[in-house]
Amino acid sequence: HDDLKGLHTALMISVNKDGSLNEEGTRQIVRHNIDRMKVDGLYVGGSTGENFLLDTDMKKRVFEVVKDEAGSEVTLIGQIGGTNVYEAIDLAHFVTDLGYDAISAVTPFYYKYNFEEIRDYYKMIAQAVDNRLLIYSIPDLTGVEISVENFKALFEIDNIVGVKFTAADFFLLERLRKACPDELILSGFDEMLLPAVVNGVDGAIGSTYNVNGVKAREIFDLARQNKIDQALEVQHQTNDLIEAILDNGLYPTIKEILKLMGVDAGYNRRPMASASDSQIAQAKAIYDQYLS
Ligand code: NAY
Repeated sequence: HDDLKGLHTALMISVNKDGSLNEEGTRQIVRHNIDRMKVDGLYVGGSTGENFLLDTDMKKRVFEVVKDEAGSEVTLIGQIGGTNVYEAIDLAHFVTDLGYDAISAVTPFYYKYNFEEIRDYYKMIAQAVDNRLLIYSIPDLTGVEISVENFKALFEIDNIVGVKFTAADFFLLERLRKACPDELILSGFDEMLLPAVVNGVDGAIGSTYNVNGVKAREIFDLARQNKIDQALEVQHQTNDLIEAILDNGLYPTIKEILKLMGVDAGYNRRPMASASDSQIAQAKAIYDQYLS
């Protein structure tokens, strides 16, 4: 599964003020990531893509527009999971028919499920389509923690090839890497890219790669060449940027920085607030200090 390794942007979408999809802006975000951030792939329909705020038709349109713009230039992973497993299966078919290289499904959230129910969800999706599936584990947002034993049980399901691991639990990551050397592990916290690579992840998926993909690549490459001191220096610079972005509001700030880079990233879809005037001013200061 070498095509799923490397650095993938957790893709933003561009939204109009009325909440509809800004298709042209979304195409610009795709082009910017491919041409200027030079990432290996795009993770479409994740948290960063405001996916859990969208209705099914809008999710489908996002998947279509991104595929139409990206073609086969980079690897495409479609995040199709959510609270409704039947919608997930419908979307899994949809993106597979479009030619997405893999699907990913967030652990089912909102209700508290036991592991049998979680496994059932993954079996239903994985058996429904002929495509590779990455588990999307993000306990901070879902509240769902999966143990090494349970990850191993999920990896036994046909078509499941790995996990997008968005957690700061490096003990769990290390145990998982040792227990499952052949599964794909893609890490999800950009501010922890270096320690994740040191722990042997195969790649990473990040929101800040929309604006900082080039530096992320430096960290990734230096770490894999065992140039840890140099990689840490770039991680320090990167984390000054990420800290400033987080302090100013993650997704609205990334959108405002994209605009400063000439990309029509639009608004956030409500109830997620778009950047206020003061956030816009601070985004400009962040851009001037770290990215221009
Ligand atoms: C997603 O689905 O978009 C992701 O989870 C990508 C990983 C990001 N996590 C979230 C919750 O946004 O890139 C990270 C994260 O934004 C970044 O590390 C800043 O904390």
